[in-house]
Amino acid sequence: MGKTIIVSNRLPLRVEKGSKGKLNFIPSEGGLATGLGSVYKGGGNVWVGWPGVYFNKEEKRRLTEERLAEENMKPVFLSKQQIELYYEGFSNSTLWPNFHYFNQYAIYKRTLWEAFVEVNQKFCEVVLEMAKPGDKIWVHDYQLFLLPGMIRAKLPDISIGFFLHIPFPSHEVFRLIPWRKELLNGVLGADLIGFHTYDDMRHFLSAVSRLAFLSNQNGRINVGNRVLEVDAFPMGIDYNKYAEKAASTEVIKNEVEYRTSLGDQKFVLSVDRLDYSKGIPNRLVSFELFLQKYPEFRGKVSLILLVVPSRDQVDTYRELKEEIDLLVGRINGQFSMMKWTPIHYFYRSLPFDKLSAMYRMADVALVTPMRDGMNLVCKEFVASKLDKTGVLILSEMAGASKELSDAILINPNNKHRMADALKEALEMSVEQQQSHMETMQATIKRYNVHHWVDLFLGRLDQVKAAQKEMDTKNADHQVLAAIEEVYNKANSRILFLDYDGTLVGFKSMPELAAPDKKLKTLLEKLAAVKNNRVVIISGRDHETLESWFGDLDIELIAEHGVWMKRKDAEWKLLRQLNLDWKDKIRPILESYVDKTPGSFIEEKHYSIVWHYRKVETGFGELRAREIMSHLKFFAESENLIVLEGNKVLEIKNSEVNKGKAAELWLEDDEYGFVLAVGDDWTDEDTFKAMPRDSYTIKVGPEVSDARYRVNSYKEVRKLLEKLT
Ligand code: GDG
Repeated sequence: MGKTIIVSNRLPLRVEKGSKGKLNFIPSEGGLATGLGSVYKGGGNVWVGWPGVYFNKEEKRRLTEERLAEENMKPVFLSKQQIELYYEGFSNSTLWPNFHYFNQYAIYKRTLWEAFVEVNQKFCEVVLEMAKPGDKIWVHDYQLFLLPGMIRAKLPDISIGFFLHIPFPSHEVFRLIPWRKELLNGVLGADLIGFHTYDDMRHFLSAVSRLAFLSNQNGRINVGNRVLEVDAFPMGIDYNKYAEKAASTEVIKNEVEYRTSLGDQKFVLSVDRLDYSKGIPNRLVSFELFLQKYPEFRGKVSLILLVVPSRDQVDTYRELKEEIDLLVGRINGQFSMMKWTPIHYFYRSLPFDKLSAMYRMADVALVTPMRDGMNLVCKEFVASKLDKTGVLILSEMAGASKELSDAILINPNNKHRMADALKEALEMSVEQQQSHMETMQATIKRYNVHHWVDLFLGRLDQVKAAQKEMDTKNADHQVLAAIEEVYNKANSRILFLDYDGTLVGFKSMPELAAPDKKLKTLLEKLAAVKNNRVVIISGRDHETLESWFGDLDIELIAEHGVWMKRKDAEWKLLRQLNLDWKDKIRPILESYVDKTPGSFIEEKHYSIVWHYRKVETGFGELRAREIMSHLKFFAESENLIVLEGNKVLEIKNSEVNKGKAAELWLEDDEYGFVLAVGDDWTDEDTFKAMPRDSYTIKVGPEVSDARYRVNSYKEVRKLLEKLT
């Protein structure tokens, strides 16, 4: 088994320059550091990241590197300018605002982008120094969005996971970034891409489909020959760490100290990094409104506002700090009394045991971000509530709100609602508080950070295993050589070939997909080989097949087996089918064409097809699902089947399918060589009907009963070329 390499912008520790040239290594207590502790500290595993200092001297770098190696860490040294342009610049002034829907703060500058590429490349070089085939690499967050693709280019088979800790915006917002395609192509180098919520995942998949033109099936995307998966993995906290800390003597001592000095009153707690996405000004204004609207709470409730300094080199953050300072000043100036201060404001980071005491002491946690990938503060508050009292007010815009529906959920733009929620929380009965808290604790305990790590890494292994299994199905040189050998030895042979997607690529209009000259020559040559039978087995109507292939010495099966034409014979109907259902289905489909621009109906003798290839992405799929459910019961009672093809829905009699038609040909003779090739799921019937030792080949990445797989119709043509 290979090792695991974790990569993130920062290492789970801070290196500081101490006095007399001494270096101090201060471990981080962050959620990610604890969660991944069990991973990177083990065996030959390693964590790669920026150590948080600049060194000009080689000597200092070497010392740091040696010291970090003892802790299974590997530093990526960056210059001051690189941090300015890549970290404060592209990461925090382009991606962060865009991804949090603060587009007015986003800066789109080429120099920042170039630094972003350069630093991702630098991370890639450090990873490549250590990575070996068979290793697992887990890349974290938006600062390293390009890294998966860069590693993939050098190590095509290595296992790469990527997790985004912040939201992924709607494609309408994401597409504003000039380098949107490069960003997507970068992250698509991963095998597994994880988000906190289903909405983030949905937004990402829609961006991939509209901007990179790659569709997905239930989150599986096919990039070239590789299938990668996208899913939601809501991150948790180290539950026991918070619960145990809250029970410790030093924390209880801290709480007693706070309460003694603050007197008998209730507390509302607010904890964030300094960031405009956290909605701190809105929160303050709502607290002000609360004191105005409900004066009975004045003197009885204080807000403890803890803001942790962050990114204060960036202008927008400096301005935000000033805004908060002003608001706190204004509110305290207006409402303060000799024995009561409305807001206790701390602009600094507190040690864990003090933070834990605040979580213990608070009656209400007011967590109201404008947008937040997950938000761990609210989970930490819940885990610290040992007696299960306390109320959480949580913004709908935090990823955590998807899991914590027992909180009082609010929209952070609705200040009146926030003020009312405060009143509601402060007046909630103890029984009610405990009942909500119990439910939330059970959730947070179960989906803790260790669970999250195991789930993600386990899934990455599964994706890799599935890829390997698919690889074994790939019709590589050896398989093709074997097919050729059996073909050459056989005295009689039959080849069932689907048409669209198998012998030609897809076109915007079905009638544009006429066979090219090369294909016709190829089929002609193939049919001319002694003892060969070449059968085109298609869903197309028989007139079209006749007009395209009538002049060739090949056999034809049309409309999934309704019509058939054998060598030197006329077209023959499988049998007379009842077609009364068509008059009922047609108007229904017409009504969908009316409300779906770009869609159209194709009428065949024994089926009706609704095409949506030219309909807006997503909209066509939605309508297709609507039609499916609209026709569900009708289809059953009329003995019809609704087939989902590539951007088409086809409705036909259920007794007809390609497999049943192919069986008629198989009954004609004992063949020494049988081949069936097809790309969509109507071809699965053909595959299933084939004798055991036949060669069945699926074109495309979807799951199939076929023995082998190729990527495109071009490879099918190459194979047939060989057989001539
Ligand atoms: C990003 C995403 C996502 C805060 N003040 C102090 C302190 N903290 C700790 C908290 C908590 C952490 O900082 C903040 O985490 P959040 O999740 O709330 O927010 P971000 O920093 O923005 O994190 C976020 C997260 O990544 C994980 O994927 O949830 O949505 O934006 O753990 O406890 N810790 C100490 N003193 C403080 O004063 N010791």
